[in-house]
Amino acid sequence: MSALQSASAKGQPAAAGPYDVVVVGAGFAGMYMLHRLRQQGLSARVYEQGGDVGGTWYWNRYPGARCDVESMQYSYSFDEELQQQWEWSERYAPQPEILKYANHVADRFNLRSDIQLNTRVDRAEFDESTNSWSVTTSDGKTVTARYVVLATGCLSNAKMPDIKGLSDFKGRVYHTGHWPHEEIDFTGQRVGVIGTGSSGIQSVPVIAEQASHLTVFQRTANFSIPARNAALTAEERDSFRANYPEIRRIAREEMRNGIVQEVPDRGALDDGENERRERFEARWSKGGLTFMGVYNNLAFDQAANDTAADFVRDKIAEIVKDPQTAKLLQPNDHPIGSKRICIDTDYFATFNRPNVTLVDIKSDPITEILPHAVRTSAKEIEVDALVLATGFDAMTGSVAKIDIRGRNGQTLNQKWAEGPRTYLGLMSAGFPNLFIITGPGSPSVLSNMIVSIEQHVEWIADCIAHMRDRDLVAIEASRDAEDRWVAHVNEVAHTTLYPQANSWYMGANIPGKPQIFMPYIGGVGLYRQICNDVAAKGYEGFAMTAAEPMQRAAS
Ligand code: N01
Repeated sequence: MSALQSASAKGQPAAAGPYDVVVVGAGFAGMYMLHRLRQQGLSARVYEQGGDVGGTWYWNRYPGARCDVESMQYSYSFDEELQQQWEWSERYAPQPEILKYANHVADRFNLRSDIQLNTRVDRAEFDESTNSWSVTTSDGKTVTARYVVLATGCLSNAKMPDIKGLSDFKGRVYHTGHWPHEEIDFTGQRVGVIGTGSSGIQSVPVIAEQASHLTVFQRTANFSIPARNAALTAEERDSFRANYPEIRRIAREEMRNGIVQEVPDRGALDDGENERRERFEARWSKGGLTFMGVYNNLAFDQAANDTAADFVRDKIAEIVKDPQTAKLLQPNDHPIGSKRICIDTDYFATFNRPNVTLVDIKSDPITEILPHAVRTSAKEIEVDALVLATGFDAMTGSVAKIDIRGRNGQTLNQKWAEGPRTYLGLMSAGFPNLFIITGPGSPSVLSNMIVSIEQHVEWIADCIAHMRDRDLVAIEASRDAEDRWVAHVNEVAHTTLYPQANSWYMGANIPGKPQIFMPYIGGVGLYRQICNDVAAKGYEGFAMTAAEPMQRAAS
């Protein structure tokens, strides 16, 4: 037993370390990581900058926030009793319910005693002489751990827009990704929403019901599909529960995005126009993310993609009464699905309300925020409150905020200056014993996040167990394996239409960020197989270091 493991063997993890593992973040990834490590008898400390567990669902409390993956599938599968007992109320769970679920999991598995809230990890430095990490937190303390696991989330670093005068605005300013905890009531207020991605599209219909007037500032129109949210019936829940083992298996192994759905057997151009329209209609009526799964080539073939994009543009024109507004709301600068498709409840119909105005800031840009108004090049619009639905520095943003130093003092930010480089999204060469959950180079944001989180957590936990059993003290991705993986991720991405969009997948929403398609688009089933094969071959592509004989004798 190593010195780092001895704390847990005494029954209680030591309060001040050293720990076997430090986990950064207590969202869905961090919580499950902690649970698994404890099951293996390891000591772990989780640091969470928020005031409670839940990660994304702790921060994103904006009106209308709910998951775009169906609740029966957006849930942990690791515990049979949990999945049988938890009662999801709706097809798509609202944010408060998902947060309640996260809290339930924390209590049910008694996780809180090893989670330190309101604490940021500021710095992590690898000590090559001891093969361990020194981790410094915002409370000024430093602890050591053999391993660090970054469970920092992919959409957790909210991006404030750089607009002149924003700080001088006299009303309240809200970012959807940093929403206050108290109830916000916009009744009687003139509200401006800037941004029309998933967060804007979910919040606009709800804010419109409260505000005296809502102005939506749109730079880029987005494709959105109706959610068709509804209460779940007892029969629907029971049917899932009875079939959970098979449903979860299919999600993990057979679905590209980890969401069980019908698998298309043909491409869009294999059908004639009438049949195609019927199929699109059926999916539109069903609602949700599975719209893009109607044909098997929408992500690959521009002509096929155009048929789906035209269908949605036609729908927008049917729903929105004012033809000029409808035209502005019709996306026309990227293939459908190449930016994360949005799922809405009455988004387009909201523009038929007399108290809602759309301002196209592509043709009439915002030039300045005044104390009580938004000024565009053509007009001045008075507002009492501003909602910034301007997105995130995705996938790398939260990792980049930590000063991570690996071998020879190199920082991860230096290494990733030209774009993130990982092997399997799990580790980066030069940074031994540092794991990333749903990192760049893994399916991550292109998948049902919980499916991907569970796969990564289990792979990492198994890897640590493998090392412990063999007295190994360090694991590191080889440069060669990493180079090949980065090339593969890139190559697969460029067989699709995704790189054509200026999306956050590409880092395109952050000025100066290298434009590289960050997630792995090969699908969760194939990816899982690759990860399993790598492990089965003795962690091929990773170098592992044995403990010094002295260290082994002492343990
Ligand atoms: O952020 P986004 P989001 N001036 O980056 C605009 C997940 N999510 O928070 O496209 C004016 O998509 C920007 O315009 P443009 C989901 O994966 C899931 O909405 O850059 N406008 C865009 O319209 C999603 O994809 C759920 O031209 C500015 C918007 O702000 C991801 O999170 C719900 C601007 C940002 O859109 C991010 O979604 C919510 C500026 N300076 C989120 N800067 C569900 O599960 C940016 N914009 C349902």
